[in-house]
Amino acid sequence: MAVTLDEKLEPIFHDVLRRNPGETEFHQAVHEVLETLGPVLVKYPEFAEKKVIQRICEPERQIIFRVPWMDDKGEIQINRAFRVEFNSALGPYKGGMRFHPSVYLGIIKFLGFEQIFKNALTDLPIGGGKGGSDFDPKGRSDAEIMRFCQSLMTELYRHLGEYTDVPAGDIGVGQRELGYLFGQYKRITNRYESGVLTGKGLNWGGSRARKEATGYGTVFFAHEMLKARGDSLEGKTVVVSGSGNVAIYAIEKCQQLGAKVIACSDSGGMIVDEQGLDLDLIKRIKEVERRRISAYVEARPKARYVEDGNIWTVPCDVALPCATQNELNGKDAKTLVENGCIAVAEGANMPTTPEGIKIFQDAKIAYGPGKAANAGGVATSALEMQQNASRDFWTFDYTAKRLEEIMVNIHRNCYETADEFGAPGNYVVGANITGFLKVAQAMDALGLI
Ligand code: NDP
Ligand code: 2IT
Repeated sequence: MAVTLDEKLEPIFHDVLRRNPGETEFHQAVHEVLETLGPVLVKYPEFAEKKVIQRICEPERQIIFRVPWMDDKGEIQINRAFRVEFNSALGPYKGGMRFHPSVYLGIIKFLGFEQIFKNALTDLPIGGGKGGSDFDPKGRSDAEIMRFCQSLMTELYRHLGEYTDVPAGDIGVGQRELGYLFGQYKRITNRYESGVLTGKGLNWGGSRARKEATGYGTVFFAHEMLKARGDSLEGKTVVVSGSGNVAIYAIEKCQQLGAKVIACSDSGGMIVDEQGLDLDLIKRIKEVERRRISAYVEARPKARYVEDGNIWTVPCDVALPCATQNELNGKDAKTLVENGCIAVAEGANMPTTPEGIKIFQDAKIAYGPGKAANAGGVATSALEMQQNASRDFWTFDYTAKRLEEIMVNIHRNCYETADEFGAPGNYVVGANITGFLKVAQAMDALGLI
């Protein structure tokens, strides 16, 4: 880990290591938060006495279960699924479900831990949770995806509820999967309980602008960071990693704000299109045809596809990592800075390694960590819950406006908190402390929980 911890926090981290062996991503996420909490314990010694940090590091509940299902050949498959209900001081557990073969408890716990602070930053009443499975959706038919989702929900439903735990999407889980999950929940419970899942389709309880929210929100955050430095996104050259839900709508908002996005990727490689990416083409390849990003160059011969290419070597003003954790390391950060990059906003969760973060901060470029920069997705999920509770359906413009206000507010709070704690311009400090204080104060008010 790049930074050493305050002497009060070191034993807490040591305990996290001892109690959660092998969960390296979870260790990384906890360390990154603890690095910034030293000054908080000086100002609020009661949180140390009451062991609030130790309590936050221990999930309230963790569920691990078997998901048996039958593939199209009639063969039985067995996956493992998780739901980590991390903290409900501010509201029902809220956070996505991830389907990816790399999923294990350490990944779900890192995501759930991040989600606690992210959700607090939105100022909306949502606690933190996360779930997922080591199921690999790649190459599976619709029927296989459906059977898997139905089997998963047959166990998970008993742990959910609009006042208890409200999942949504994440990597490998979009509207198709959420539909099968919601359908099975409805069937088992005999309740049309819209507020139990978010990211739903628009004709079955979803919110306008939820699909766009994470990507749009990340770009709003980048724009606010640039504005705070007297600059803007207009005319900037941008590189976006990934080409999934978050990446696609980050590209869309960049283009709307007058920036030129020249590269994106998937796990197979990257495309570079110096003329600016053709987003309609990307949407068709990824959202409709569900193909690889390499297909882009078939229709755009002037663009190039680089198999296994490292997207951070493409010179840009602004970089938006929107794929996965630890996709941008110290060497990549150095390359970006050397190539003149001035801002990084994380659409993905924890995409930059600790070494990378240190390089961005030492270079004094604008660096927006995921728990602040990508909070627009879960914030709009909370707006979806509001619409469900009042049986209402807002317009796109109204919902997108609310999202923009929330992102501006998160940026301002992080900026001001960083100043207050003597770290001007440090959004990691700002986000961690703002989120932590909100959760810690609520936990304190609710007694020993
Ligand atoms: P999608 O499944 O829609 O897209 C994921 C994209 O990232 C794909 O292009 C995928 O490529 C790539 N990717 C995933 N895993 C890897 C990997 N191990 N190595 C290289 N590339 C990879 O997911 P989302 O767009 O929803 O999520 C992207 C990130 O944003 C995640 O970190 C997620 O946690 C975060 N996030 C998502 C939110 C949401 O609302 N959806 C909200 C906040 C954060 P390939 O198809 O080849 O696997
Ligand atoms: O990481 C995230 O914030 C998400 N995947 C979205 C969670 C949500 O409940 O909308």
